[in-house]
Amino acid sequence: MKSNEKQSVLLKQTLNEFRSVLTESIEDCNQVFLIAHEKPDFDAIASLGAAGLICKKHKKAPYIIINDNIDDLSDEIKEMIDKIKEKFIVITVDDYENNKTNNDLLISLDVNKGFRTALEGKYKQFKNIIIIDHHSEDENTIKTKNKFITLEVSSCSEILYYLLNQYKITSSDISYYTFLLAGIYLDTNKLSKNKFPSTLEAVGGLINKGADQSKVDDFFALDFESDRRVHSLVDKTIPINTTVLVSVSDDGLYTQEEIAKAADYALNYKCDAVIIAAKMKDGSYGVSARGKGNDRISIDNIMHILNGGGGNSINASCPPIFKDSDDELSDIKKDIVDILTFKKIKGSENK
Ligand SMILES: [Mn+2]
Repeated sequence: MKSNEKQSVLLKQTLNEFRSVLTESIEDCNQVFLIAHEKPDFDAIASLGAAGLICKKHKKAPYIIINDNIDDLSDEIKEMIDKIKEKFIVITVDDYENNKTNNDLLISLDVNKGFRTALEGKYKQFKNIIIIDHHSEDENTIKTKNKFITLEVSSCSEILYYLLNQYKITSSDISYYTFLLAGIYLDTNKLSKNKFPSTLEAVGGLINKGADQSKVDDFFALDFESDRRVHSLVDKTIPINTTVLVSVSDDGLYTQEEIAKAADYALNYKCDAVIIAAKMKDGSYGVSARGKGNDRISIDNIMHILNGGGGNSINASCPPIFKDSDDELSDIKKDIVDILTFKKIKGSENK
C-alpha cells in the first residue's frame, strides 16, 4: 500500500475542486467529444463510459471517438464497446471532422500525450480540452490549463468512480460499474500493485453498487495460445544487472497486450524492474516496462529516453519502435542496456 491515510481524503478534495471546471466546460460547449488512447484497454473504455454518464447528467449527449480498427481489438474490449453503444454514439475521427463546430469540448481520458490518441494534430480545433489521467506529464502532454492528472491513484477508472459519486450519478446498468472495476484490476494487476487507500475504497464502493466480479474474472480469463506466448517472453527474461530483468524477442508474434502481460508476470521475480521488448505482427517492437515503485530505478524515464514514452514508477511503455538494420534484435538490447548503464542520456530530460 502506498501513501498515507490522508491520501483518499486529499484525492476527493482536489477532485471536488476540479469538478466546477468540468461542469462549466460541459455546460458551456456545443458538443462534447470523449477520447482515450489508441488500442484502448479496460481502463480506457471504462473511463469513456463513466465520462459519458457525467455528460448525460449535464444534458449533453457526448460523442465517443474510437478510431481503432475494431477487428484489431480483443473480444472483451469489443463487448464493452457494444455495451457502451447502447447508451452513447461511438464515432471515428472522420465522423468528428464532419460534425465539428467552433465550440467543442474534448475530454481526454487515461491519456495525456498528444501522439497517443487518434486526434493527433487536431487539438487546436477544440475550443476547450480537459484531461483526466493518471500518467505523468511531459513535453508531449496536450496543451490545456484544464486538467486533472494525478499519479496518486491506481487508474483513470478510480478517478471516474469518485467523480460519479460526487455528481451523485447512479447507473441502472451495472455494466458501467463492472467496467470501472475491470479498469482498476487491470492497472493494479488485480490489486497486487499500485494501489492506494482510495483504490480499495473505490473497489469496495463499486462492488457495493453491484459491479459483477465474476464478469471481471471472465474479462481476465486467459486465452491458452496467448498465455503460452506471454510465457515464451517471460522465459527469455535475463538479468541485465542486479535489479533489472530484460527480455527482447524478434519472433514477430506478439501483441502489445501480451508484452504488457509478460512484463507484469516477470515482475514477480526478485528485481526492481522489468523491461520486455518484442516484435509484433506489423514488424515494430512493442515495449512494456514494470517497476516495483521504489526510487532505485525510473522506468518512466527509461521509456522516455528509449522512444519518447513514459508512464509512472509502476507502469511505463513507449511507442512501438521500428528498426531496419540486419541486427535489429541486438540494437534494441543495446539501446536498453545503454540507457540502464547511463551511456545514453537525453540531456535535461534525464531525471
Ligand atoms: Mn490506465
